[in-house]
Amino acid sequence: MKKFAVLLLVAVAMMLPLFASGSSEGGQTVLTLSEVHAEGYPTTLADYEFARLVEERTEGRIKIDVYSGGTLYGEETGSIEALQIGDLAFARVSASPVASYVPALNVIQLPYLYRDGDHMWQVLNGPIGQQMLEDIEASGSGLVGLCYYDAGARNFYTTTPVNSVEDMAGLKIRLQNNPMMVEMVQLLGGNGVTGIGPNDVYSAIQQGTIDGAENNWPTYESMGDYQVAPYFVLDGHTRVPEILLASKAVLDTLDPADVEIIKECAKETQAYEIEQWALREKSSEEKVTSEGVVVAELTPEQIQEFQDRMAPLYAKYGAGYEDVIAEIQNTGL
Ligand code: BDP
Repeated sequence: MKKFAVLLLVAVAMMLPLFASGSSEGGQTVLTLSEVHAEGYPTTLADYEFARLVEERTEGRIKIDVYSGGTLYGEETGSIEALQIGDLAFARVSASPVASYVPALNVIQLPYLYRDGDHMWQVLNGPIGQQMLEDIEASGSGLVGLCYYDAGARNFYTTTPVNSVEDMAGLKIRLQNNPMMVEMVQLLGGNGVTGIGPNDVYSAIQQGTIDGAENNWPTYESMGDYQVAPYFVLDGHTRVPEILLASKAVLDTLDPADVEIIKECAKETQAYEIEQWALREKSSEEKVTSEGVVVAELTPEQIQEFQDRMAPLYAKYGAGYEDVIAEIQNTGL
């Protein structure tokens, strides 16, 4: 009896990761996907499209349940760590926090690296970006990079106006969990604050814990941050792509042919997300500006002042990648 109880306990303990990452019901494997954004946000729409395609192409062998709004993991670092130990199957996250686990990823999100969105997509869908995606799996991080999605350009937004780099002095700015971004804000004269999930930025601003944050138009609008930090400065400091990640531990439990289908389906959702992104970027901008947001446009000279301060970041995080950075900068010229 005692032996049986111990065996039962061991069996239950072994099944725990399976329940957390998903479950198996009547021959169907149900896997979980974590997303911080709300229903209807471009990445969430793409998550559902991914789930739909996978279920269809595996003829129902694999079903993916999408948990949006950060209900499973409010901070992307939490979901990344769950993927690493096989507690979660998929997470759609920003490349920013992933760089703490796969440092090479900082290279494709250095400030002022891309001229515009087209330039970024030429790089991401070209040899450099695709190699970086594959390197995620090869890095031994326990993560598998499935595809990139668009997240536009990130800009600062604050409770007081920022019209030049000097106005950044002393401001407490919430950032994604990435030390490179904290240093970026320090180089601009502000103080970077991490450890606040995107769904908690609004209340952190409201409570005065921070003076602002930085993000793209859709997140600024969707999280409601524009209501508490109505000054948005178009400094366009970074273009950080989104990444759809899978857990290597979970993929290893699946039939290799189904893993191939999963990888193929993810890649197919990229064009759909980019299309949804373009629509939402425009509508979010229209919505917040019609509701009183004050947008500061900077002259090329003023933007250059932001950019000039980034030299130490390139030296530190670009070390060893000088050729790659030069190749990125020359792409499309
Ligand atoms: C948004 C990204 C989301 C990040 C969020 C953030 O879509 O994945 O978590 O920024 O700043 O643009 O945390």
